[in-house]
Amino acid sequence: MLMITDEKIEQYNRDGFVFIENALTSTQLQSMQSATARLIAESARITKSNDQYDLDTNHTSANPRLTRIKLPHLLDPIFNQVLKSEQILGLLRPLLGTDNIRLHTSKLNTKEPDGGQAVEWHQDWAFYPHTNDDLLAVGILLEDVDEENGPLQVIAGTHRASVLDHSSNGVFCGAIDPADPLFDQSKAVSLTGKAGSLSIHHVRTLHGSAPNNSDRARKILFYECGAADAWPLNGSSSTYTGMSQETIWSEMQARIISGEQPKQARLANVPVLMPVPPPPDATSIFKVQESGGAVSAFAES
Ligand SMILES: O=C(O)CCC(=O)C(=O)O
Repeated sequence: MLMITDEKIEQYNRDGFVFIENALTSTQLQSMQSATARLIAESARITKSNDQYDLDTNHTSANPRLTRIKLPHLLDPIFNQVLKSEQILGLLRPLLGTDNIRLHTSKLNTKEPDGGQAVEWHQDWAFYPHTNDDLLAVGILLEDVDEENGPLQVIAGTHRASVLDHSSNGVFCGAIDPADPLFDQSKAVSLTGKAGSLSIHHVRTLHGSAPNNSDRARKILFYECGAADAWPLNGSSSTYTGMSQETIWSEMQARIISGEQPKQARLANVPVLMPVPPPPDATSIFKVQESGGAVSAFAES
């Protein structure tokens, strides 16, 4: 079982991110790679994005291209097994400071070769503020990631700074303005490494990634999790939007991956900007940024 060192915990608390090499066994990695290949192949039969797949612009049945597989932990048991494995929970418990942990969402960003889309700079917290900010994203590298294939980039210390404005023309666009004086791209750090490694970033850490201009895919599986006493704020772009109170309660319990869902909501003194007014299409971050009119920090000059 993988244990997290005190040094890594300190680094996470100080910088808002940490990178851990060789976090998975080769069997886990290979099983996840083949499940991913199967799911991508199955997307050949669809022509429009749906609740499982977000299609890239040049997707065809002969050459299926995705930006994302949505909620992979519901689509193949291996993604659920790894999520609930002691390797992952053993990292989450000390970083979140609790045994009670709930999955917020999961996604597998496939960033295809030869132009797979950028993810513009943002803070996850701008999409889904909660009553406290003990939430984070685990990003498992399913392929080797280097500077060429669009690595996740982060800026240290931003998890303790402001929530930046994520709007464009008065609409929530899921990305900061690259000209925002509070944004300093020169401080960006790329999280590169071998398949089977993982990164963890705090929910308020500023992050983004450039287009993939290499001839290799860059597939990263994200598990976004939090302390179960962090309750989502109503009105945010939530996993729980449009549900009855009864459904919300059972969904929250179903997403518990360690311990239990307490009734208590722990309130922390955290800055919150609600993601409103919503953009025309909020079905994935790619659609939010596109339809909300986000200005690209990665456009070729
Ligand atoms: O895939 C990436 O590079 C970033 C993903 C991300 O930040 C997101 O999907 O919210």
